[in-house]
Amino acid sequence: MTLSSIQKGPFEGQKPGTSGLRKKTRVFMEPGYLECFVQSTFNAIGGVAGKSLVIGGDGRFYNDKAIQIILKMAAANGAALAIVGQGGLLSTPAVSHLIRKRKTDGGLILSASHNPGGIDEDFGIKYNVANGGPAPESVTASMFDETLKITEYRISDAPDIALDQIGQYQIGEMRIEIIDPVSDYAALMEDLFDFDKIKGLFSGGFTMRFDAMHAVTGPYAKAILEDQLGAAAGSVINAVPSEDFGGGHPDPNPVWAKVLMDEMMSPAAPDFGAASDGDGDRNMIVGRGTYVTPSDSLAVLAANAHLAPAYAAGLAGVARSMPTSAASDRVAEKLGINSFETPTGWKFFGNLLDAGKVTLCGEESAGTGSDHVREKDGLWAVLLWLNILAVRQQSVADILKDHWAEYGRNYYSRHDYEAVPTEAANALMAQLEAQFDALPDTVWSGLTVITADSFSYHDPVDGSVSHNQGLRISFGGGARAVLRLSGTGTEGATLRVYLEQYAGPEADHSLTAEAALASVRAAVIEMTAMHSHIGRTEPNVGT
Ligand code: VG1
Ligand code: CO
Repeated sequence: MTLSSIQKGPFEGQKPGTSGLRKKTRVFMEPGYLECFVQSTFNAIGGVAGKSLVIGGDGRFYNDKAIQIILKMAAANGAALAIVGQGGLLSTPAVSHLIRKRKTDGGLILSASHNPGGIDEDFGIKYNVANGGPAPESVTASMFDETLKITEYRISDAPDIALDQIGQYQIGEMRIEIIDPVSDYAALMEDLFDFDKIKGLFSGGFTMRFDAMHAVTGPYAKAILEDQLGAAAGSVINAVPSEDFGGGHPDPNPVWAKVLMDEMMSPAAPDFGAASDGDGDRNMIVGRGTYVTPSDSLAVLAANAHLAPAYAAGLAGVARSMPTSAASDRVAEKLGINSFETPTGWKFFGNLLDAGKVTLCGEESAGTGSDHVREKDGLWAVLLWLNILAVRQQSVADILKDHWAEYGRNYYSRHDYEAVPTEAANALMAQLEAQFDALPDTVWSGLTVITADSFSYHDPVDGSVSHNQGLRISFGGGARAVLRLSGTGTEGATLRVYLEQYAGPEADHSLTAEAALASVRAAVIEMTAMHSHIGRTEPNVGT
């Protein structure tokens, strides 16, 4: 065992964001950088002596090297057991499940999720706690404190472990189990859903395309959808995880999953399409000719979850992140169950799930999940949709139409302005917030402001308060705009503008989102003086 003192002193900026620490890969590769963050994490949780950890990642460039370093550090810090996915692969929901199933003290996930991978792209690391969920803010705050005062880290000089070989290994006193990354997760899915019904759907000729985007979900989707459920061979595409995700962004949205979108909008479209992100926690749902927004997907799942065995007894409640549309609130209201509005980031759902206050959670960024784990879960959402389709025997388009006819439609879109100079983005946000007291009753592009505030979340379970979680403006006529700065980007600032317009059950549901949101979009551009702050009004990505 070697004790390494840090030559360069603590590294700046090792502050976990919305979901762990994300930086350029080359930053993580600087000598001591990853080591200091990992040691700080261990220090923040009172050390790992005698503890057990799950370790895995999404297979991006540097995944395997980082895991070798972490294993040697865990051993040198006295950990008792590390459970690692074969080849260093584990999806984020699979890590969450393993932490819970094996009752480990926590886990480390190597991923920058939907951000691109490669030596010139992004890398990330995230610590999950014993409930299987992302470390709450109290823990990420202590991790950051430790990064500021760290002076040394511990690392073993043992040789590398054969990550590709399932089996038992040892570094010093620490036991290492290399396990099949898929089997425990697949067994959990079989417990939750009616696999026989879904098999019947496929044997009856139902067709689907699942785009794994060259990321971690490929092996999971192939095993479950094709091998277990009988989807036709080739239903899962881009199924082999690659270090740079085939050169693309493993971000399941209509922009980055364009090939799938084009197929789904073509005359030869299969019945159902889906995609998942780098670490397998996000999902995109598309029917033949019909894109389902993540906010609508959450609402449809909430309204129909009882059709799947795991949720047959009904839901305790539904939680959504603040920028997510209010579509799921309407379902919760009708069902007479709890609904909660939390800040962006899955860590805020953990307490509600642990306390049994909610069963389903979702975010507009294509994250949906339930109390089966403590992370969002891409493949789970796809399987719940399949279970619902198998029971209802309707197309995705018809299910959506029926839903809107019952609850109304929340037209929704998110516009991302990427790589904005940080100062310009901060100034835009500060100037908007400074106007808030005077905004009510003012009119912008024909829309009258009703309320304007900065969102603070009061956690109903542990009483903690999180301030500055986004600026929200509601307008007369059912429009809403939310603005916040991303906590996952690695270059400058990313300004996210979330636009929503409600149209009641009797209203026209056939508009394009662009048309339905034109007024609220114009209001935001005008109200923020967007062009004068950031020099443009066109987003890089609109989803
Ligand atoms: C984004 C999304 C947020 C999500 C987070 C992590 O955060 O908006 O909803 O929880 O990514 O998702 P931000 O701060 O950039 O808006 V993942 O799949 O990147 O772990
Ligand atoms: Co992700």
